[in-house]
Amino acid sequence: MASFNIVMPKLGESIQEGTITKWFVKEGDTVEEDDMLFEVATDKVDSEIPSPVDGVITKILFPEESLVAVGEVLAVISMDGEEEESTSEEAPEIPESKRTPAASVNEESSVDESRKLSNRFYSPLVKTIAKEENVSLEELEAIEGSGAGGRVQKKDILTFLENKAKAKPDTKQIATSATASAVERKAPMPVSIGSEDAVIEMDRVRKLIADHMVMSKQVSPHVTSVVEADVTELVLWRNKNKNAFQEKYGDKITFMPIFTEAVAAALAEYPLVNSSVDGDKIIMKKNINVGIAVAKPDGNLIVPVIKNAEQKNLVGLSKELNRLANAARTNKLDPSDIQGGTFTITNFGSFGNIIGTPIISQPQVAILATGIIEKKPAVLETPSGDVIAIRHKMYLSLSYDHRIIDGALGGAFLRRIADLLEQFDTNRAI
Ligand code: CO6
Repeated sequence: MASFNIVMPKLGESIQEGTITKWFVKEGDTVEEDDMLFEVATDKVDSEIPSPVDGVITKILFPEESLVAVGEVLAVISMDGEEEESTSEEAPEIPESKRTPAASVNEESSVDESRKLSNRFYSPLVKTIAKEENVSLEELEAIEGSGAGGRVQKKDILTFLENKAKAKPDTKQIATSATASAVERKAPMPVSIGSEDAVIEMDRVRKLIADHMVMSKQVSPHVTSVVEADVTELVLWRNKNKNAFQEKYGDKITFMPIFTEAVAAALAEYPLVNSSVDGDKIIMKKNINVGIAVAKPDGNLIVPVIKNAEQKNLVGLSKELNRLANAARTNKLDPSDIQGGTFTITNFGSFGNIIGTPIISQPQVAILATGIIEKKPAVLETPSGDVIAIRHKMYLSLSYDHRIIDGALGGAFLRRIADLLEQFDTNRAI
């Protein structure tokens, strides 16, 4: 009568709880090892959790949408197939290799069911301090978080309390700023729904994406600069080497690894673009971790990260990009695959777009969009005079956080990427 307790897995270092968003099984169902049991969502990633054993589901202890602490028993599997009243055997945690992130937008998107005003995530520690120190919801909402994605950390709430104590005689100011912050979250415009209109409930990932976009626009004032690059040489190089590359390395080479290589080199030259803002401080990131926006078949977007991109050559970048893009499209990314990004590239050239104004993935400070490479007539200066030639051209759009990056820096960084692409060595060996 052996039974197996399925517990809420720990999906990341700092994660204390998760929301069960979907059960794939019901009581009485027979499951085999590796059959998906449920989907869990945390503030960092959504994962599908498979069964570690064969058996029959005898109990499901929490319904969908329950927020459950890590380690809590969620379900019981009878391993000999017989239902039983109680269980005693403690289940081991599901190993990371057996988890499948279902989808996510960013490592710091957030959900907290106890929150009323916004979707910001507060760790249990922050919530405890807030409770003990009588910090109101409005005050908590107004604290600028220094953690990834604007998350309020212990030091932020402690600094807030320190400042509050110092400014005691002038509490009006704090009250005013807190109110202002609450007012900033304007109530949405009412929508009239006609009898023939369709109403679609957003799925959880869509909501996370929506929240992250709003948060990013609120946190950092972005501006976008655009340059045009003549990438004829690199297109010719790729055309010449595409098949040989695939034969030699077993992976196709697209333009993305080449864009990523240029971005990583430019970030090394312009480290301020590879940074984050922490209150009044700028954190210059040592690692150059380039996130790549991947469009998923379900229409959602996920941003896996090529770690230490500046240390990889084109072969390494191609392999990692293909691995991450395939894993993203088939929901097989590891939680670690989507963490630690310091800059993002979004290639909307994939669907034929030319220019765009992408939204920064917080807490990064810039994002590059690559448009479609197209043949265009261009004026070339030659020793015998100007000629019109057919060239391969593309637009590169950079959105950057104007709090710390001014037009001169953003523009120089962007031009540097374009120059690196234009100067691509056509004789480069594969
Ligand atoms: N120009 C010309 N040709 C291109 C381009 C551009 N920019 N991008 C891809 N391609 C070609 C590519 O070279 C492949 O050609 P062949 O090798 O000859 O077959 C082909 O298109 C297919 O490429 P694929 O998309 O499979 O691979 P790639 O490595 O280029 O891109 C990816 C990988 C994961 C980035 C991509 O598949 C993807 O998901 N792109 C969409 C990303 C996305 O949705 N971003 C959000 C955009 S919305 O940012 C946004 C500003 C707002 C609007």
